[in-house]
Amino acid sequence: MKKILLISFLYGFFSIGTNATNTNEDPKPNDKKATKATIALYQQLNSVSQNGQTIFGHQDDLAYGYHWWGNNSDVKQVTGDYPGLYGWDMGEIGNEKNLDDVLFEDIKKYIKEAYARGGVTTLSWHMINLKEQSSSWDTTRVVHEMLKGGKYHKDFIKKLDLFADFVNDLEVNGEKIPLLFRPWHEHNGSWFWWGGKNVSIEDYKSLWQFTVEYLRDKKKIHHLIYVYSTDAFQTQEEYLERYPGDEYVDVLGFDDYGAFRSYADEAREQWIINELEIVAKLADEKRKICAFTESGLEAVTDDTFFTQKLLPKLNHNKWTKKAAYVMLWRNANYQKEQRDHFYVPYKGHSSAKDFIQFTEDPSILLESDFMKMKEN
Ligand code: BMA
Repeated sequence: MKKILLISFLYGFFSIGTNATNTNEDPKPNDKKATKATIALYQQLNSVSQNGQTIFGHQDDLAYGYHWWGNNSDVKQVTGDYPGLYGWDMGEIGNEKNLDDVLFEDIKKYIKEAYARGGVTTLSWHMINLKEQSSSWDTTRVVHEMLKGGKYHKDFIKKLDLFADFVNDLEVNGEKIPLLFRPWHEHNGSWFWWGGKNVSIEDYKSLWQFTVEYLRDKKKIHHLIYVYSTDAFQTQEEYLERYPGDEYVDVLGFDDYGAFRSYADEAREQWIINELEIVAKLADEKRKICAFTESGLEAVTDDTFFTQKLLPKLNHNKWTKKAAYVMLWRNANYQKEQRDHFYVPYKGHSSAKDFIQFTEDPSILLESDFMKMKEN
């Protein structure tokens, strides 16, 4: 035992200052000045992944659900526990409410409460199109003009400043709450102004790199973990086509809804396994973490979706088990939106039983499971 300790100490000692990858060392986020809590979160996520477990996450979980609005949780109502991870969107920052009508001040409150219980937060950003002052779905070309020297660069900086103020406010007892930040997502599709044919590959990479450099170096924000997430893909080349570089990314993720749509055939469903394997192998090579950043079946129209579709994909093999978290999209409030747009069963929904069974699987971590894991 002592001999092993001495060897590993010497190994660690001599690796300092060399470029050799020290495989004994836990992976860290890229930011050299990342706060202690940020490094700790990254390492906890890595442990979850190495244990073959997956934290369950839900977008907007605490703000509204299918039947209610304001401070509750469909996940908690159904399972008795909160999700281990919460997603929030920064779209329309600068206004009082975000694009889905949640007050930014409430989002801050929910993030703090979740953090106090042990939950993790991930932020996405459906930023408006700055040229048209419209929405993310306005695909008018704008990215090139948002970069340095461009007509909309100043407006872009203003948005990043608003975001910086928001995340800087997320502080408890003088310590910033570590956050996963997943900007410019689903960029291999062409539905957002930052994606697909609406932007050149080089401009997309520059947009990403500028975002990181501005927040990290200029605004000195050191409590962010950067998450890269494509939409569905089939090959590693496709996945990495717009990858901004290892120094700019901490977590490798992807979104895929198509595989679970009712009309998706068996072969399309299997893409998920391939996607999970590709991100896990890349993460392993690059000493990063991987995650399944968005998915689900809208209106949960299959009562065995969770145990028969999602769980078997996550637990398919040693690679697919490495997704540190899976996040399902929001449960839109029916009264407000007059449509069935929800991804997690609400209390009384016919798939609730199946969802409970899914969350009871030892590989799936809700908030208190994640807390227990951290304590061990
Ligand atoms: C989409 C839908 C929209 C929503 C947007 C941002 O997937 O849920 O209704 O506005 O995400 O949250």
